[in-house]
Amino acid sequence: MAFRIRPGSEIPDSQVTPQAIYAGRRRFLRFTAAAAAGGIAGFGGAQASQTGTKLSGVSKSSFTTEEELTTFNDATSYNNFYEFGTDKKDPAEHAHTLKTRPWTVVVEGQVDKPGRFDIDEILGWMSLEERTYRFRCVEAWSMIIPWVGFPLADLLKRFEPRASAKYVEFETLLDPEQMRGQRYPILDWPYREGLRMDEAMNPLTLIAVGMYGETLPNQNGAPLRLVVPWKYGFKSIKSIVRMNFRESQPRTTWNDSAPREYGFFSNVNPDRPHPRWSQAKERRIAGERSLLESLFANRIPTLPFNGYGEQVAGLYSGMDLQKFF
Ligand SMILES: Nc1nc2c(c(=O)[nH]1)N[C@H]1C(S)=C(S)[C@@H](COP(=O)(O)O)O[C@H]1N2
Ligand SMILES: [Mo]
Repeated sequence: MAFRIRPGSEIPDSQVTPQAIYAGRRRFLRFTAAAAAGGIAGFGGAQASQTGTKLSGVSKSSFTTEEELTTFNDATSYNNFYEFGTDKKDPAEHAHTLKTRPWTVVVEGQVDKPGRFDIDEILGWMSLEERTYRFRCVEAWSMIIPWVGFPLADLLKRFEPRASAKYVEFETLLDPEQMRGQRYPILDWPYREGLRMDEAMNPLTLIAVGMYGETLPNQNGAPLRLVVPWKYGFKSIKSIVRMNFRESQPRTTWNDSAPREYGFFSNVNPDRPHPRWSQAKERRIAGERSLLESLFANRIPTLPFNGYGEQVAGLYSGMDLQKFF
């Protein structure tokens, strides 16, 4: 693969989105050539739509936005999930090898009710709601996604966190058999993320188990993933198997791999450029226009805290957001 992102260059530099577009165009040309030669119908990228299971009993929540939605196809075929490869199309192509049942979540650390919980037991406790959120990747593209899930706070409270629990650490499944990307040392597997307790308990912080009314496609982090809409997308860790309540700040995968580039907090901030590119604007992937068209043309201003400042700015009052990025 000529245009594979080199391990170590991780998230693309300022040229990266253009590089990704270029790679996309090369793929497009290859596809078109193949289509002409072999009668393949169009540029589909990866096979996005493994048929999902429709979720029932989902209430609409007041957490929503009137912005134009990202299409299901774009949201499920342009993904970051390095466990399945570093190319945007890799997750949709390879994540079908992930087995999401049975699935156990281990809860440990500073809680009175630790344990090992089956995903279906967890789902039995929770009522599901639909929330449409802006989703902003650190690479400066964004989507509008109708998630289905429940507030993380509702889940965490059940484990009775102690006063000593100041942070929650999350971990993704480690299984190179199922996750082919883990056969390569691209990141220090398993993928880890973390939130401060007040961030975890904020009403905006969601555990998603579905999107567009259906169970999560594997490439989007089935069977359960975090969604933290005021932070860059890499904080929204996928396919979670462990939650650890800690007194001290956990190490996190991207922060470990490039600490100057990816902070622990990673709140969306148009005024703090990534060392290799500006964060002032973003490319909005939404509506029926093609992905390539969105990535080229559709630049809009980025909002502080991704537009959720009213709900979360108070969590950081008195903190220097250039220093604690
Ligand atoms: N385990 C895991 N979680 C992950 C990632 C990953 O590579 N592995 N990528 C992150 C990044 S960079 C982004 S932008 C979002 C992408 O979510 P989506 O593919 O559902 O849009 O997932 C985040 N969660
Ligand atoms: Mo991202």
